[in-house]
Amino acid sequence: IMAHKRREVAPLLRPVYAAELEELNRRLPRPPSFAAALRRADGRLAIISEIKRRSPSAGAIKAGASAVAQARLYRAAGAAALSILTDTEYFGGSLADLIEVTADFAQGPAAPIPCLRKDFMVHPIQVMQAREAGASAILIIVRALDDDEITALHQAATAAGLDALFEIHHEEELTRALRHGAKIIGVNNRDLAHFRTDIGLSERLMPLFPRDVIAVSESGFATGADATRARACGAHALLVGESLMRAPDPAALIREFQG
Ligand code: IGP
Repeated sequence: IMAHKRREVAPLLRPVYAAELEELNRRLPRPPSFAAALRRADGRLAIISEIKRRSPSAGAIKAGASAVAQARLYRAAGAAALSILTDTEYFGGSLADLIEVTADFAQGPAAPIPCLRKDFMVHPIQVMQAREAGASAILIIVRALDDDEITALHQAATAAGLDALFEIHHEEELTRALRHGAKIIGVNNRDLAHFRTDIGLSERLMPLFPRDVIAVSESGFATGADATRARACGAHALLVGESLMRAPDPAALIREFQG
């Protein structure tokens, strides 16, 4: 996927300077804070609901779903934030989904919730796109990037006024994320080699997080019991895709996750 993404963005690449991103950040309306939405005062789990039409592991999930309709459903159901997959090739999403959802939130009467641009970020040009599309945060997949790329993406996010969710799968990746100054770290419970999910990975890694880091447990949540395990090991938030996309009543499932 990373090789595909690098080829996909190649035609767009040009140097992106911090000053340009800072200017963009001053010009555009400030998006709602992703970090603030994940730390709930009442101590309940914050649910990041993902708009995910299909995936390499699951195939079609809700192939024809409208991003705006799904986003409204999730917001009304009590989601703290959204994760919007903008990769087309593997996940059936697009940057247009993100643009339409944030525009809909900006127009509507209900308060907007922050949106994560979920994609395979390789270059600051994608951070610029995310800010222009109304995102509040971007994803940095630690294992897919070298240190120079992580530095470039993180600095671009900061200049653009976006939060960064650092995704990890191993203890060494936690060390790398912390060295880069990560404030929000997600443990992806899905083993990318064989696609299985194991909440045990969050149980092993989250106790190693410094206290001030916002902890997100990602992938494989289907029941209240799964959520209870993540909460017990220190998760502030869950990132949930497939089960919420398939849920006939997302509000009921979010309530179940929150116990
Ligand atoms: C959601 P799930 O098992 O609830 O559908 O997982 C999310 O964690 C998963 O889609 C994901 C992902 C990613 C997708 C986590 N990290 C990186 C694409 C790229």
